[in-house]
This record gives sequence, C-alpha cells and structure tokens, in this order.
Amino acid sequence: MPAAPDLTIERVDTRILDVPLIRPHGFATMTATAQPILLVSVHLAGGVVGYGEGVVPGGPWWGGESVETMKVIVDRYLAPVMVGREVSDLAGILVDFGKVVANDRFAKASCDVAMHDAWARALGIPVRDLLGGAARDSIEVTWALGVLPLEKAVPEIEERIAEFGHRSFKLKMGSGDPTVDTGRIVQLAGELDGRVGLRIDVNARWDRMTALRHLPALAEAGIELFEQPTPADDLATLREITRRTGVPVMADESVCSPSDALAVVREEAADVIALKTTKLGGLRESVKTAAVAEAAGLACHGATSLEGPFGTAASLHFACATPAVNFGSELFGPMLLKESYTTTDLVYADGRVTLPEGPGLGLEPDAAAVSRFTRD
Ligand code: MUC
Ligand code: MG
Repeated sequence: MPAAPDLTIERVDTRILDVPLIRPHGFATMTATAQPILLVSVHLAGGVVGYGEGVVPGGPWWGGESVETMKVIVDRYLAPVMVGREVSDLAGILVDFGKVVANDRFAKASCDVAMHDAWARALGIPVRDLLGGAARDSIEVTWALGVLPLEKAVPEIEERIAEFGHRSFKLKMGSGDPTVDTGRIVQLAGELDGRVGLRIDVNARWDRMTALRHLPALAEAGIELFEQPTPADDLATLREITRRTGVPVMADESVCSPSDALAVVREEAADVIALKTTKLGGLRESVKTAAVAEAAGLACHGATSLEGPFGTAASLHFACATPAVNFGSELFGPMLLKESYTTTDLVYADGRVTLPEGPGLGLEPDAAAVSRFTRD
C-alpha cells in the first residue's frame, strides 16, 4: 500500500491579482475594468498545494468585503487557524474560523476552497468526489451583461449566441433613473423578440414602490426572472413582488447563509435561491444552503461573484455534485477575463460549461501569468 500523504497544512500564502476584463462590466453602483482576486494557496507538508479565490463582484459595494479586507482577514486570522492542522480536519477548521472571525464569508470561502483543492489533490481525486461525486458533468451557463446601452448589448448577445450558444442572458439594472433603466430593458427585449431567455438583476437597489411601479412593464416585456429587485433584509417586499408580478423571483443578496435560506422559505419570499459559493462562505456552507432550499421545494441557481478559473471551477464542482442546483448557472466569470492565469481553461460550448478532469479543482496556475497580474 502506498504511504498515506502528509495532510498537515504547513503554510498559507495570499496575493492580490488584478485581472483585466474583456470589456468594462457595469454594476449598479460602479463599473469594473479588472477583477481583483485574492489568490489563496494552502501548502501541505507532503508538497501538495491547493488554490482558492477570494472574489467579490467588482468591489466592496456588493457585500462589504474586498480583496484588501480579505487579505488581512486570511493572513492575520484564518491562516493561523489552518497552519499545523491536517486538511482532513476541514469541518473542524471551519468551526474554528467562526470563533475568530464573524461573517466575512467571502474570505472564509477562499480558504474553504483552497483546503478542498489541497485535500482532493493529496488523495488524487477531484473536488466533486469530496462533495458526493458528479451527479452530472456539465451545467447550462447564463451570460451576464453589465449595464450597457442597447447598441452595445444587442451585438454582445448576438455574438455570445453565435460563439457559445448561450440560451439565456442576465441584464444588470439598478443604476441611474429607474424609468430610463426599465425603458432600456423593455426595448432590448423587444429587439430580441423572445429568441433567448432574459433575466434582470437589480442588486437590491430599488425600494418597494419603485419595484412595484416598474416590474410589471418588465414582466409584460417577457423578462423571465427578477433577481433581488429590493433590499436584502426586506423579505416581506420580496414576497409581495413574488405574489404580485407572477414572474419568479430569485433571492441573491437576501441569502448569505443556510439560515438566510430558511428565512426565505419561512416568509415564502422567493422561488429561486442564487447560490454563490463565495458569499456563502465556501463549499460546505453552499451544500447546507442547497439542502434547505431543496427541502422546501425552492429552485437553486449556480450563481457567481465573477470568480476567476479556480473560484469558478469550485462552484462548478459544487453545482455538478448537487442535484438541488436545478436552475442552471451563470458560471461565466473566466470568459469575462481578458486572459487566464491557469495553464488550461474550463471548456465552454453549446451554452454549457463542463467539469474539468484531474485531481482537485482540475486546474493548474500559470506562474508567469500569476506574477504578471499580481498587484505591487
Ligand atoms: C450578482 O449580484 O449577481 C453576477 C453576475 C454579474 O454580472 O454580477 C454578479 C453579481
Ligand atoms: Mg445578483
């Protein structure tokens, strides 16, 4: 029998990367031209290294964390919890994370993923096998457009349909005047004339009255899903929208933990839950959150914080190992990056992304690209 690998965590390194985007991505409150990523590497005594990404969509506007805060939290507080322990003590390490750091789930997720990757690599198995194995080997991918004027949005959609076969598109809203914003989307839906599915994400920027005033026009235009139109903690309004518009509502900012999912279930506030492995604190918390939704009969979507290759691969392993993720995904982050920093890329075709082969997350860092993108 081969000797058991040494699973002791010897060192945890972090570095901030700024990876340029193929085009500016307009969010409700800011426009990103590069995606900042905290690359976390967990080094085992046996020589194996696992990778995870600390990523928020564009910056701290989404959930309060940023790559800069994550770096401090990981270096100063989470790394000391990991070092010296066996990576197979993952569940115990995560419990101990909670004793030294409240919240900060994006930072915890970067470590959770790096530990899963290291542990799976040491065992010579893919990460999905640590999560129960692959229930499928690919998942549908919705492409998300930033806030874009019509003359740029239509060609981008046409190009994506032709090149990658995407069948649905998410349109970011919530910036500027709601009447103008709504008019832009209604016009876009008219141009596309039902050829693809269209969803909107308002990123919690509208109040109740604004949402009730404008969502009916969007429903009329054929928008198939409303993602988080109103503030995260106002579940009563989300429920009212769900009831009054007749269009399925997806909770994103409202669900950052399994207990948040339970609150949505209790309030009957949404039809679909957006599961970002980042905002939920990693793969183990994502599995728990999916279980809550599944037990209540809610659909789950494999959502993204615009992770790079490692973060997206982690979400892909999770989504493919979790049958409860039954409402497709938006795991398109690597396609938004001008250049990758892994030696091979995830494969996108026919509107889907396919699980990579190989141990761990199935990707290797490209050392030269990592150095090039590393912030001074
Ligand atoms: C979000 O709120 O869903 C996902 C895609 C995108 O464009 O923004 C993110 C964040
Ligand atoms: Mg969202």
